[in-house]
Amino acid sequence: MKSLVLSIAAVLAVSVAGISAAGAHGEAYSAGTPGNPKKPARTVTVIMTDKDGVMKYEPNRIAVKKGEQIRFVLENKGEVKHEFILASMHDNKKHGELMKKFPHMEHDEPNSKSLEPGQKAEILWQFTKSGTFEFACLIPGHYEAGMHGTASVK
Ligand SMILES: [Cu+2]
Repeated sequence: MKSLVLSIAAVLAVSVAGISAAGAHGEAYSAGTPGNPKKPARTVTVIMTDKDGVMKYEPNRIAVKKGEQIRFVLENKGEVKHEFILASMHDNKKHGELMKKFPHMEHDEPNSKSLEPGQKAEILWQFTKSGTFEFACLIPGHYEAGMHGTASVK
């Protein structure tokens, strides 16, 4: 019985973190909307690396036409886990603060993926709003080491 109570407490703690994360992601995603697989998309391959302490995405800038769908093909070619979180800079900043408290948050959502070394993942995204959006790795220290990029939508 005691262990049942403990596991309920653990589930609650996880849900609280989940709710905060959802808040940071925004109800309506800040960078647009999850893509429609039945519609055409342009593929952009983004490689993640972490050689010599420099963590980055290649490319780290993409230009998008408003309304365009992008199929991000993500590849972690580094030696540690990385993530790709696509949002407004403001939301990424808030989410980064949250991850300092919950550094082991896992992301597998329409706008965010966590990738172990050697892993690949895809994000299909429609950029419905113009502006400059950000993709970033919010594992503590990685953003600061260079792991962020922009999608400018016109
Ligand atoms: Cu990273």
